[in-house]
Amino acid sequence: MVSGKFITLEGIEGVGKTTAIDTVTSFCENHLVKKVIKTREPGGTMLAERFRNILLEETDEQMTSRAELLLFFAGRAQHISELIEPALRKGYFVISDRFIDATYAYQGGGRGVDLNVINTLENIVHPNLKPDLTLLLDAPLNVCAKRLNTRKYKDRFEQEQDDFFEKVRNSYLQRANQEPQRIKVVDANQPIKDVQKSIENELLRAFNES
Ligand code: Z5A
Repeated sequence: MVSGKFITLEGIEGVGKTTAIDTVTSFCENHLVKKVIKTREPGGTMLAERFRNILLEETDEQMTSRAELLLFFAGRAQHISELIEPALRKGYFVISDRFIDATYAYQGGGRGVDLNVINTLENIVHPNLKPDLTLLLDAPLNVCAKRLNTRKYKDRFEQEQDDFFEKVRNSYLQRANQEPQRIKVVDANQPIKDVQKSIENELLRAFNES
């Protein structure tokens, strides 16, 4: 009997996470379990969505890295207790567009925040919650940038330079190397239907037997 599972999607902007989450959701509903909840970070609850607006909005006042880090964790604390944990307890598959690995990659890798600080906050906010499976969609920066070049509005993160995203990407890949059981790298530099196939294979490998 399959019980609640927590699946996260990660990767740099434009890699195709939002597109892929629909594949994950419908595959889980059709082949694994009927009860699926799709969510995202930053966000996922009304309050956390308000924090999201603050985090993404470009303003004249520069947000410090510490303030940014704490806001991500504040939203996550709300998201976990209001949505993620209750749903997992009821046996749902919870599928989130980004979670803790984004903090290590963006705030740690990109901004240079001390990883021990992130780890301390992780242990305070969710000592017992880790994704069961993380799908890290990976593609070169120029491929992702091309996929986004029709977008007119750029949020606070999307205004960062290439070297920031290179550091984020490397940091994600490093985490995947450190936790190969949980974090599966999906080659996102292929046509959407091939990305979908790779994702479905990872889901089958991870959950078909459980
Ligand atoms: N952030 C952080 O710093 N720390 C944290 O702890 C967390 C987040 C949780 C908001 O995230 C920002 O918050 C994010 C990191 C930071 N900023 N950045 N950068 P978000 O998830 O809301 O925003 P995003 O990552 O920028 O998402 P995105 O720009 O929408 O990218 P995406 O979801 O990966 O891509 P997509 O919308 O699915 O696809 C983009 C386009 O490519 C679209 O037209 C698709 O049709 C197309 N596409 C998708 N796949 C393919 C393939 N395979 N081939 C061709 N075209 C494709």
